[in-house]
Amino acid sequence: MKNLYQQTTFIMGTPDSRRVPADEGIEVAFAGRSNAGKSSALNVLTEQKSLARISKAPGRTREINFFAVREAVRLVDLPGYGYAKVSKSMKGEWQRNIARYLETRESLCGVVLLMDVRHPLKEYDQQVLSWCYSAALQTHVLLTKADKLKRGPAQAALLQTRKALERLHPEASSQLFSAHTRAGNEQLQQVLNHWLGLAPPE
Ligand SMILES: Nc1nc2c(ncn2[C@@H]2O[C@H](COP(=O)(O)OP(=O)(O)OP(=O)(O)O)[C@@H](O)[C@H]2O)c(=O)[nH]1
Ligand SMILES: [Mg+2]
Repeated sequence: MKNLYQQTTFIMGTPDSRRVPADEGIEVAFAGRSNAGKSSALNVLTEQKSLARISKAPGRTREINFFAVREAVRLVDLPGYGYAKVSKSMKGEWQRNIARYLETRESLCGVVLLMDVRHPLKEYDQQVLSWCYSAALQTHVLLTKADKLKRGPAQAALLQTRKALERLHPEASSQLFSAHTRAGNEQLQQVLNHWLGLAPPE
């Protein structure tokens, strides 16, 4: 399958959601708790080892990072929320930045919400989901690190999550994903192609 995301390049990173690239064209943001695997998923999607920085220590991505798939089509790696070890004021600042970005960004057409398949739907995840629903933002849930569970428990977690989504965001789609095995990568690409209006792979 032809990967339309391979040519993706880094545009810029900023800690301040007011100093972002021009709000033109179309973009999809990757959101989720710290350590959920956002940067890893972006690297798998784009088949680039270190496009987005990954760290064993949670809280690695402190900036909103913008990437260009092609002219006027962007992917956005958001800083993770819910990381306990940073100071309260810093945490508040991150969350305000993310909220402001999600609320005001006109070119934002959808949110990929990543959650560790072993700990889905934590409190703030639920808030983000409800918020995306009320803002009529298309949302796709990736249950990441699926390689950490056997097939049965992973499927059970997916079904349970879908059940909860009926309440929190009835229009959200969801899937299992693993950055380590790349399982689910094609399914993710199909969702993004559809949202971003990119030609379906040959
Ligand atoms: N086993 C497994 N580990 C993963 C997977 N995806 C990510 N990880 C690991 O989880 C850790 C965090 O991954 P990141 O991609 O940096 O997570 P993030 O959501 O970008 O984290 P922040 O930038 O802190 O918000 C790293 O140690 C990754 O190697 C996966 O699919 N399977
Ligand atoms: Mg990251």
